[in-house]
Amino acid sequence: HNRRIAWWREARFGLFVHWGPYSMLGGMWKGERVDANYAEHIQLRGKIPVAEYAEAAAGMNPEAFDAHEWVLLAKRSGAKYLIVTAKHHDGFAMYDSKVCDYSITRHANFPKDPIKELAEACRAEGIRLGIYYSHAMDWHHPDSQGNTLDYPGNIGAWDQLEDWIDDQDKRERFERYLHEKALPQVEELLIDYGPIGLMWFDCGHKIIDEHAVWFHDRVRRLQPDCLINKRLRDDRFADYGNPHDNQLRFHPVQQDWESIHTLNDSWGFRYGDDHWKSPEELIDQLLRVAAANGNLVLNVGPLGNGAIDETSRSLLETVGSFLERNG
Ligand code: FUL
Repeated sequence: HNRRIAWWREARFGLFVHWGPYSMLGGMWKGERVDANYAEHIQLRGKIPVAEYAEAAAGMNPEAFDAHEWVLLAKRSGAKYLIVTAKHHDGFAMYDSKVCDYSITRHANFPKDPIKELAEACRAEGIRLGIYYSHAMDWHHPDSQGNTLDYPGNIGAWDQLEDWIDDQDKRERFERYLHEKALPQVEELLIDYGPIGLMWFDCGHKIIDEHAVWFHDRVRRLQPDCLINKRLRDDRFADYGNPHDNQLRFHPVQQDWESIHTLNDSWGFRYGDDHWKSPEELIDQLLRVAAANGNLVLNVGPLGNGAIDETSRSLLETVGSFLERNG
């Protein structure tokens, strides 16, 4: 563990990128604002049927996406690693998955594999790549923890694990999703995308230990140097922890921890989300987290077309120039 995590302890600062079909919608559905603080949850919060969401997703054509530019922005901001959403809760792969056609390349016919391009750009620029993968939830797969709107009898996205895990049928179905989609997708990411600095799993409170072992073993076997965050399940399977989203909480007893923050409110791009943190707040946060021996991760939500808005850029660049001046 100590050897594996050495680079991360030195890194101190990373950039998170939330990007998927939800970025294109920006919190809006059929001209109406959907009441969801996190724009990446629009499908569930807006009760959008899977087929309709999928139809919208098919139109994703991020012509302005430039992996190198994103990585250079990460570099200018002083980040040493970049974590990108390969699949969020909506179940849509932002890479060329061979396991499931619900992806940017096969479903939306985008000619490039964004995760592959980011992996290459990161390697070229000396930035470590982290992969966010929503393993416990998938709103597209009928057997996962997802929406009960299209799949009546489904395990609801916000259902408590304790309430369904003893239900043989639900458990079998959920495990089918794991074996059919989540585990093979995690494998292909670990096999086909070069060295991965860390796997950032999410919502580990929704799975049981046995499931966590399946993921854990694959990461360790395929990329022994890859770190695993605590949200795979809990401390026992993790190299480092994450306090709750967006809040400043110190975990002095936990040696390795990462504090994650958005620049505004939503993780995924949302129109009108102008509740920006000030440069002073961001730097203050950086210092406080570093003083408590943690890593700070700031999130940017690119637009659906792949561009990064001016405010996000300039906030990140301000952090970068502070770091440059102060070491
Ligand atoms: C949460 C997710 O539900 C949010 O959408 C976001 O990805 C955040 C970092 O983690 O659990």
